[in-house]
Amino acid sequence: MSEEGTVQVSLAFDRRSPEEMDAISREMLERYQSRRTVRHFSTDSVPMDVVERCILAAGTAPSGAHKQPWCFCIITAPDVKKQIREAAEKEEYANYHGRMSDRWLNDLEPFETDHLKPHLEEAPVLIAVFRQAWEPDEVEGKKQNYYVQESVGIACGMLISALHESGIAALTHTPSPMGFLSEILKRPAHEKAFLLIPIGYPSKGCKVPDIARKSLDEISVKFGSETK
Ligand code: IYR
Repeated sequence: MSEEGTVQVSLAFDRRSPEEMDAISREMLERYQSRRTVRHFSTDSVPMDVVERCILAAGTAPSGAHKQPWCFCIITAPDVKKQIREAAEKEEYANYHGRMSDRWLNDLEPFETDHLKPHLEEAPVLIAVFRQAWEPDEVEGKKQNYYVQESVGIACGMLISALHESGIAALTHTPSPMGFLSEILKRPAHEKAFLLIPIGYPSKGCKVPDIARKSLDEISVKFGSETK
């Protein structure tokens, strides 16, 4: 038994048959390939219990020393969404009108983004993800967490996948800087904003840029002789 009192338990893991693995991974890939980042949302609400389950799924992410250094703020209140939109648009105006390089602006052209962020009010739910670099501790003051960026990044990836699997579209939005989120949402000092994720159904006739994903050869390198 460790100091914290945890014990080791047997892992529940059933090997699937090769046929099952083949079929499941094909279906999984097809579902993942159909995911697109959405910037135009319907104002229709989405079932909150589904959203909460997706957040629980994100919370299954691995994290440094299992510290689970994340907090997901679920925002549906129109006045809070409005405050977030106004603050984000102020920062983004400065980004698009001077803080971003010409090359960056050029790279963003296919996505037709600008400083205006109506989706921050139109999407029925905003999930503001905070990372916890440390935990307050009565004795030590600050207890450092580990690999916080990696842990929260993985959790966000799992959240986006869980939402997609559940039929909810998402936008990974990184207004920069994001300090305004801490102020508006009154987050404690040990939390820093990591990502803002508007979620919901795509608007009717929602368009997305015509982009392709890199092939396996482009995103992987093999070190081994297996051909299959
Ligand atoms: N944060 C800005 C700009 C932006 C940057 C990147 I990199 C993107 O992939 C998309 C947008 C915005 O949200 O408009």
